[in-house]
Amino acid sequence: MSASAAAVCPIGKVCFYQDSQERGSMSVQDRLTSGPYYSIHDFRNSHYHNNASLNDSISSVVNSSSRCLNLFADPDFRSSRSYRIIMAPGSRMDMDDTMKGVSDNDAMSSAYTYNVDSDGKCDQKVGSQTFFPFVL
Ligand SMILES: [Ca+2]
Repeated sequence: MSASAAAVCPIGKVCFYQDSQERGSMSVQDRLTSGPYYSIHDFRNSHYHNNASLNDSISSVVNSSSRCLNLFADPDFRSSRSYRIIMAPGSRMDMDDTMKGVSDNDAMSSAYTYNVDSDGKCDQKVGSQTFFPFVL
């Protein structure tokens, strides 16, 4: 494999990439697909294979797990942007594929996963928070 070839995200995992279109260094985060927390509360403690920090650096994401993935612009599952990004099982995105008038490239700082709803969707309500869900 050449240095520029995209690394394939293993089935069942959530993978982050430094560059768009699953390029650049990859990070496979088992903490998002295994208990007890199924989450990463602060990306500053997580790294790509090249040891660079995930924080404010993710440019594409693959969710090859069977769980819903939520991404947040700030640590501790918060977002000063008043929305979170929701990725369905088996989906992928470039972080600059914005439909919101603001780019999410190099911005994400925390994430968690959860089981799909009984209707098979990812539109989980989180307490009384008024997130504007961006569903892919
Ligand atoms: Ca951030």
